[in-house]
Amino acid sequence: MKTLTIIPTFNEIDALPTTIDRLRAAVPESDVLIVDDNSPDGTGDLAEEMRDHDEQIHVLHRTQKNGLGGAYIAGFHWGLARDYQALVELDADGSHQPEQLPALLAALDQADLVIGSRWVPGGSVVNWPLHRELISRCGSYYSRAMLGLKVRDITAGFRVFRRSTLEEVDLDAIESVGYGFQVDMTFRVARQGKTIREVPITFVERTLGESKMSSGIVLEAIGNVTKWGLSARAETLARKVRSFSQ
Ligand SMILES: Nc1nc2c(ncn2[C@@H]2O[C@H](COP(=O)(O)OP(=O)(O)O)[C@@H](O)[C@H]2O)c(=O)[nH]1
Ligand SMILES: [Mg+2]
Repeated sequence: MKTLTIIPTFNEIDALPTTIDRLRAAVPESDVLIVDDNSPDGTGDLAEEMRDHDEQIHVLHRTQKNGLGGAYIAGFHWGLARDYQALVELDADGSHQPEQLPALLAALDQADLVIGSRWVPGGSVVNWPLHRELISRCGSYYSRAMLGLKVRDITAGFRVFRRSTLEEVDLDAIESVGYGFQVDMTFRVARQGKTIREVPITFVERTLGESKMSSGIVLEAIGNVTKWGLSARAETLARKVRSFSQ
């Protein structure tokens, strides 16, 4: 299956080379698309250098930092305009281990979306501070309850989408820029009646560079999940009232 691994970057000059080397060694058949938001540290130039030495590496430059969600949507459009059948999301910082990608790709045989999950049996996090683990676990729990989803790790960012799955999502309607983006995609894919499988991964906290996680990103996700959950409930209620009054 022709595969594209999309890597969003913002100031990842230290972490990116190792991630790319590991990815190219672990899944040499996958092409790579680095989506850089004009990183001030020169990550975009480094990406171009890598591209010049490896014809399977491609680079998409965006003019300003516009969030993880926007970078992935631009990457999906790029991949869908070509003949890729599987599109992978992978962080640049080493948290998602490329050596675990073959297991995710194998699971796509029986799924429309595969999520590398920290919160299923066999999944784990290494070196994560307690507050990050709490935010992630509570965020997944709240999203599951509000949106009626069964997925354990809804905010996870190590994923593989089947081309047909992305083709059926209205990518331009996605509102979230931060982690809410992952929840938004999961919710939309689930509502299409698609099969979502979680594969356990070991998520390793970065040792190079800095996280872009912020309280604004967390608040955006909570606000959006609440809004989507309430409007889904309102729709269900309206349907019941209509069928009752007919
Ligand atoms: N292009 C782009 N990439 C981003 C942006 N924000 C985060 N990223 C990338 O998304 C990935 C995950 O972000 P990270 O800061 O590691 O978040 P954390 O793992 O939750 O702490 C990394 O590869 C980042 O460089 C952004 O605004 N634009
Ligand atoms: Mg990270």
